[in-house]
Amino acid sequence: MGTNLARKILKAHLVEGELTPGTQIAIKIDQTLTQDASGTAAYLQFEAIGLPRVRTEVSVSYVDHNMLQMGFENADDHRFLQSTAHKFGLYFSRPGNGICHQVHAERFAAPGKTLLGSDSHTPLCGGLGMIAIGAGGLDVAVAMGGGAFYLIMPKILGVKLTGHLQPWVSGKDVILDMLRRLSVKGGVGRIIEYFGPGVASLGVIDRTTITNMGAELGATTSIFPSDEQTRLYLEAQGRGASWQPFAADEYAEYDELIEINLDELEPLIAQPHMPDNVVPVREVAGIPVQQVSVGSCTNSSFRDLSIVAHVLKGKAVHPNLSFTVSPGSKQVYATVARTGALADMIDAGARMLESACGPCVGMGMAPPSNSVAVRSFNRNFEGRSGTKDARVYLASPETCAATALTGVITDPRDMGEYPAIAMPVRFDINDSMIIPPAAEGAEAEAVEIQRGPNIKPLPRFGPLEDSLTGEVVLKVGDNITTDHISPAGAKVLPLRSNLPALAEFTFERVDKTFASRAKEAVSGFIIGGSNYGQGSAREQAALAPRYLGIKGVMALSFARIHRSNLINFGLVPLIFASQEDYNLVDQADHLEIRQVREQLQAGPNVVVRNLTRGLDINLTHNMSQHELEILLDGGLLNHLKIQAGNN
Ligand code: MIC
Ligand code: SF4
Repeated sequence: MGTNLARKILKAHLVEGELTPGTQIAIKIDQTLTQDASGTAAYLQFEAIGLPRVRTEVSVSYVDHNMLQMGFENADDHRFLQSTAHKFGLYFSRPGNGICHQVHAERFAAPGKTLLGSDSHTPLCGGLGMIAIGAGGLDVAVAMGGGAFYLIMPKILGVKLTGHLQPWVSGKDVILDMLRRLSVKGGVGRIIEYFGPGVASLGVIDRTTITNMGAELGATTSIFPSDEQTRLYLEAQGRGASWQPFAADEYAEYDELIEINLDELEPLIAQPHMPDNVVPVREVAGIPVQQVSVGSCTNSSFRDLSIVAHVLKGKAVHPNLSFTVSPGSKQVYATVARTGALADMIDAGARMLESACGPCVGMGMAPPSNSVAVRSFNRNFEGRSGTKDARVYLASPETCAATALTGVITDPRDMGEYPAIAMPVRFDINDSMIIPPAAEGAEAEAVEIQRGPNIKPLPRFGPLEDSLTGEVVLKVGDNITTDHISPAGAKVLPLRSNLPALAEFTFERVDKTFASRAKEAVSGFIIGGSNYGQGSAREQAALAPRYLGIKGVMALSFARIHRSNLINFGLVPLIFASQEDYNLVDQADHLEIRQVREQLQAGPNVVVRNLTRGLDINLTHNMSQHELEILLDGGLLNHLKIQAGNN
């Protein structure tokens, strides 16, 4: 049996462990990326680690999330990020240059390499044959310093693609089909590797849509081979020299296998409020829509916008809806301007936004109350759009364009002949918005880091206490997202580098009293269902609860990135054995974990006493030795300091 591609790249980067699923490994990271919403904390943490320069092959700091400058906060953060990038040896992608993942694919991604990014959609670059993983900012800060990235070796799920996509069906429909089959939990503990005869027919743009939204499956990452399509894409970017072929061996072995016949796929749509709530578009066709938005790192490329322009050319968007378009990058924006697609969209009534995350992260363009929005994005969690009672659907740019014209959800196959979009053989390359770092040595040393009043120092936490007692401040159900825990949006995101202010919004959309009750309790716990902490990589979803006095989270299961973030910030993640055990704890109960340090070190079992009900519950932890050491020290920064002191 041959070796699959994911294992090949992991093997070439392995610094610790063996590639046995379920065991801990550590891999060398070649490239890192951050975006502004997670980047400010990441660079404060990099500073705290105390290294003068990044030690990766390429590290890039992007600004794409916090773009509305309604006060000084975001502008201050941008300046901080520009100065830290310059000093520490990173490329800085200026606001306006585009969404981190789109720009990284265009300008930096390289087949066969590893990439760690402080954003859950970092796997987009897996569409170019690299292992690209999302993580908390602190893990990325460590990788910037040359430290290995620790993870539990995932299973490799092979997805054999056969056939060809039919007209009006595109990459988004492939990943929506995956979500329909596997659910938002289906990818947890897995790398999803696409292979088979259907792969060659998919361009890099369709591939990156698929790998991007693999994050919604909970997968560690997703990967496509690097082949002729990859070569064409990189040549068009003037980066043919970065191309190398990478593929699984023939008859490669996979831990699990599924097959998708692309011939059979039809346009699909995810209904509110989860990306896996997927049905064929024709099943919901006719529902009136008040907003359509094309953009986000999932679907904002030249191909996507060109299709939209083709559908809209010479027509007008429906009077009952508002139609926004955010090009994924400056390159995409400039290219659609040159081909005339931009004029076609503007003529038709598109509201053109800047190249940024924009409405995807609630930075403006909240839909009207009690409305329906159809978006080409990747997340439709309740309230994420900025309007709590808006019903957000996720669909391909094709479906979005058709819907924008008719005013009701529309199967794009009703739009006539499918346009053949010719990708440019060579884009006009202009990297004027990417600032290279200052030269190492005197030039870098002279760079002053610019801190506005919005940048507050990192809090210091002590080591894990001997015993933990506290109140259950909140009990929630399954599939709680990090958007529930630490919301994004125009109001809250500017506070990402100001933890005391940010913490006030913790669980705001679930229970407005959470922050004040947590502070009052002084020491507390959160009870979660399964897949607790799915969604974004934001470490503030661990950091803010810790700041408010939360000591641990007990859940039926955890999403990967959030689980690591909890450990990195010293919160104990414990797992209930069953739904019955989960039922043994209620909100406001008082819990005690006696000799928690000893219990954790002795093995997987941890007894939690429910003082209110007078009973013991047996929970477990699944932390590796490395993770346990981090937790006992009170978090990764403490751990690194202690280690440095010992060396
Ligand atoms: C998101 O899509 O939720 C974000 C905003 O890009 C987050 C990052 C963040 O919250 O900083 C993500 O996906 O990791
Ligand atoms: Fe930005 Fe949305 Fe992509 Fe997150 S999912 S990186 S907010 S475009």
